[in-house]
This record gives sequence, structure tokens and C-alpha cells, in this order.
Amino acid sequence: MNFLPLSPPGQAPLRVMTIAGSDSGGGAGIQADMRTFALLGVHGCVSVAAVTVQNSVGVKAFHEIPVDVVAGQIRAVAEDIGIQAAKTGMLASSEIIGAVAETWRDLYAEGLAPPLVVDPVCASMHGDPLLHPSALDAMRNELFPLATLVTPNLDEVLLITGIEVVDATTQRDAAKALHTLGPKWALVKGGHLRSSSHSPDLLFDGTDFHEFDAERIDTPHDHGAGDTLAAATASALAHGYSVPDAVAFGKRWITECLRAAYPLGRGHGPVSALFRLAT
Ligand code: PXL
Repeated sequence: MNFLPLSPPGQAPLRVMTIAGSDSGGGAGIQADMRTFALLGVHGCVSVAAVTVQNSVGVKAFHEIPVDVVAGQIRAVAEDIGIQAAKTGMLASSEIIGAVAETWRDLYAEGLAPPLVVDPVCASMHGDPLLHPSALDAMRNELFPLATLVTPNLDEVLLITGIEVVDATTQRDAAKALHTLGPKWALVKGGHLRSSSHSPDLLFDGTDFHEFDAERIDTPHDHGAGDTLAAATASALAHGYSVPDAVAFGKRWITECLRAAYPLGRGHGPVSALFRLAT
């Protein structure tokens, strides 16, 4: 596949920020985002929103970072280093979502807010909660309206819109319902439509639908897949790609990362951006 343009040694690459949770197992969350950023040649910056205690079998606990620390990390980086795109992942609580949204609105007013990809992480692949259910309203009402793109999986679509996506028609309904919540674009990932041998994702901007189809890579080792797709898409947005082109790029990247996924521990292993080192 074609990758993103690299900046010459000694010259600052584009900066992309992840506002997300840490995964002690290194497979998902901030660790997955930073791996994708590095291997795509952008400089990753971080606002840590939560720290999870987890391994390949499940999430045992998590700790929320104080809201002023989450907001402070974003502002400190945006004011000085400058960011060309950002993505959110695990935000844990309505208080953290509120602080991220308030910071983002302020940065927007100051001309410092770049495109924002909101990956509304609600649970781990094992079903362990990563967002308090009471925070769904804040996700819908505060963060979605600030998003350039939202990227829920089908479980998250159900929690956020109440729509159970089972086929192409309900996938369209879900994209429309997500778009009414305020993001410029909504992507409904079809990767969990288990009936299909393909992984059809649907993108909607309120007028046009764009479909992205890829071969389904059938692997139990897909920890961090959603994070990696959002991180790669944000990296392409930092380069000035249009949203459909950035999603197409992200989709090609995650397909290769799924192909390179490896077993780890006794449970589910992670998708792997390390394939890039061999290409
Ligand atoms: O893949 C979603 C995700 C995001 N962020 C963190 C996670 C997970 C899944 O387990 O642990 C920190």
C-alpha cells in the first residue's frame, strides 16, 4: 500500500494528538495510537484520560485522570507544539468528556483546533466497560457536535442511537441518526457484521453515502482495531486528506494491521502496525 509522505530528517513532522486511555498490555488505546502515528511518520502527542489495568484476558480496573490534567495536556500541546489533527478514544466519564469538549471549544475559538476524530469507545472487546453508561449523553450532546468524524462500531452505534445494525438498510439508518447528533461525518463500521465475508463501512455527511469495502480478515487477534483505524484516519487528515480519502487510507492501514496481528498472552492479541517495518 502507499503510505503517507514523510518529512525529511531534522524537520518537524505533522503532529497528531490522541486523547485516550492507556492499555497496560500495550495493544489498544494510547499505545496503539502512538504506534500507528510513529509508523506513519507523524509526531504523536498525548492527553492521558484514563489508565487501565489490563492484559490479554480483560480489563481488571481503570483509574480516571483528573479533568484539569486531561484538559491541561491538550491545551499545553496545542498552544506550543501545535496539532494538525486529533482523535479521542477511551474517555471514561461525563466529567472528562465535558472537559475535553470545553477545551476543544476554546481552542476552536482561538483557531487552534484541527480536525477531530471521535472514536466513542464504550467497552473492551471482552465487554468490560470503559465508559460509564451515564456518560453517553455527554458523548452525544457535547463531543459529537465538535467532531469532524465519528467512528463507532456496531455495539457503540446501538448504545448511542438505539439502532441495531443488521444489514445495509439499518446501517444507513444508523449513519443518518449519528449525523443528526452533529458531527460533520459519521462512519458506521461494519466490521462486526458477522454474516459478511467483507467488512463494509459506511460514511455519511448528511447528503452523500460513501461505501468502503475490504476483505474481512478473520482473526481472534483484533485488540486495538478501532483505535488503530481512527489513529490512521486522523494522521491522513493531518496531511490534508479529505474525510473520504482519509477513511479509505485508514481502512487500508487497519486491514494490513489485522493481517499482521499476533497472539499475546492467554486471550486476544493485538492488531499490529509493526508490519510497516518490513515494507
Ligand atoms: O479498543 C478500545 C480500547 C481503547 N482504549 C483502551 C482500551 C480499549 C480496549 O480494550 O483498553 C485503553
